[in-house]
Amino acid sequence: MTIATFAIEYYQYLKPDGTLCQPLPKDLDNNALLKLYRLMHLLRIFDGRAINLQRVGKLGTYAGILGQEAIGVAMGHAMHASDVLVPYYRDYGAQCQRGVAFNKILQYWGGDERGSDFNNAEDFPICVPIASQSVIATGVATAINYRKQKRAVVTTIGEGGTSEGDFYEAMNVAGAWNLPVVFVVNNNQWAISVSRDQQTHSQTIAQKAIAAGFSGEQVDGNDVIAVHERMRIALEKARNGGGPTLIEAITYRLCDHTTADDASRYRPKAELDKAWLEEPLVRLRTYLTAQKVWDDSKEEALLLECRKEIDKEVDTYLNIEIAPVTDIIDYMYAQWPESLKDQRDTLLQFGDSHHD
Ligand SMILES: Cc1ncc(C[n+]2csc(CCOP(=O)(O)OP(=O)(O)O)c2C)c(N)n1
Repeated sequence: MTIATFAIEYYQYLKPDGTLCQPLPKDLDNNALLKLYRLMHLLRIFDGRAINLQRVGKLGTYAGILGQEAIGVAMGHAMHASDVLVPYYRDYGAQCQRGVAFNKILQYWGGDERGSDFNNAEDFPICVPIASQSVIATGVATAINYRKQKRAVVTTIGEGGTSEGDFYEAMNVAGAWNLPVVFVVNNNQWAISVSRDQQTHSQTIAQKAIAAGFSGEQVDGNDVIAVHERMRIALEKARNGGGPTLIEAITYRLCDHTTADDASRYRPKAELDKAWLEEPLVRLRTYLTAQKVWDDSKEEALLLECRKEIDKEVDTYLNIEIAPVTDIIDYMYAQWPESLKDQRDTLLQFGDSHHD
C-alpha cells in the first residue's frame, strides 16, 4: 500500500540556445529582460574585477559567481523592497538591487566589517557559516508573522549546505509554523571539492521540502526568466499566508569555489566545458538579438558603461579610510577581558603597520 507519493516539477522558459520553450510570463517584457541582462553583465564585470583585486593583494578572499549571475539577479528583481534578504556569499546580484553598493561588497571581502553596514537596514549581511542563515531566516519570518506583516523572507544556500542540520531544522520549523520564507538553493554542482553526487543520494534537493510539509521545485538556474517567475510566485504565496517554498536553482559554478581554491585539481575539464554551453548570459543575448532589441553596438556600449560603473566602485573601495587596527577588539565586549587588553596594547604598540 502506497501512502504517499510526490513529484518535483522542473521549470524553464529560455533554453540554452536562446529560444523560448513556453511563452514569456506576463510581467517580463523585453524592457524588463534588458534590465536583467544589463545587471548580469554588471555582475560579471564586478566578479572579474574582484578576483583581479584579490590576485594583486587588494582583497582578502572572494567568492565568485561566474555562471551563477541569473539566480541573484532574478531573486533581487522579484523581491519587494519590504521583503527581507538573508543571503549567503554568492548573492551580490540580489544585494546590488537592494541598496548594497559594490564597494561595500569589496569592503566586506577586504576584511573590513564596515562592508556589512549598508543602507538597507533590514537585510542581513553576507553569511559564511553554512546554513546558519537558514535558521536566522525562519526567525525573521516568525517576527513577520507575529507582527501580521505582508512580507516575505528570502534565504539562499548552496546544495552542499542543504546537508547541514541547521538547514533541516529551518525547513522543519518553516513548514510547521507556515512561515513566509523562500529557500533558494544555488545548486552549482560542487561544494568546494565535493560533487553533488557525493554530497547526497537524495534524487533532488527540492524534495527535501516535501519532508518538511511544503512544496519544493527545480528551476533552470541559468534561465533568468524562469528563476524570476518562480520567485515571483513563491514570494506572492509567502506574503499571502501560503507558507514556505523551496526553489532549487540548477546552475554550475564556472569559477573556483573562492580565490582560495583551485577547482582544476578536482573538477573534470570536460564537465566545465559542457557547462559553459549553458551559461546564463549568452542565451539571453541570443533571445534579445532575435527580438531585434539587441545588437553588437549595444553590447559594446553596455560593456563600456558597466566597466566604468565598476571602476568607480573599485576606486571608492580602494580609497576608503582604513579602520584603526584596534577595531578588531574594541567592539567585542563591553569590558575587555585581561587577555584582550594585552593583545590590544600589543596592537597599539605596533601601531598601524598593517597599513603597509
Ligand atoms: C558550518 C560551516 N562548515 C564549513 C564551512 C566551510 N565551507 C565554506 S563554503 C563550503 C562549501 C559550501 O558548498 P555549497 O553549500 O554547495 O555552496 P557553494 O559554495 O558551492 O555555493 C564549506 C564546507 C563553513 N563556512 N561553515
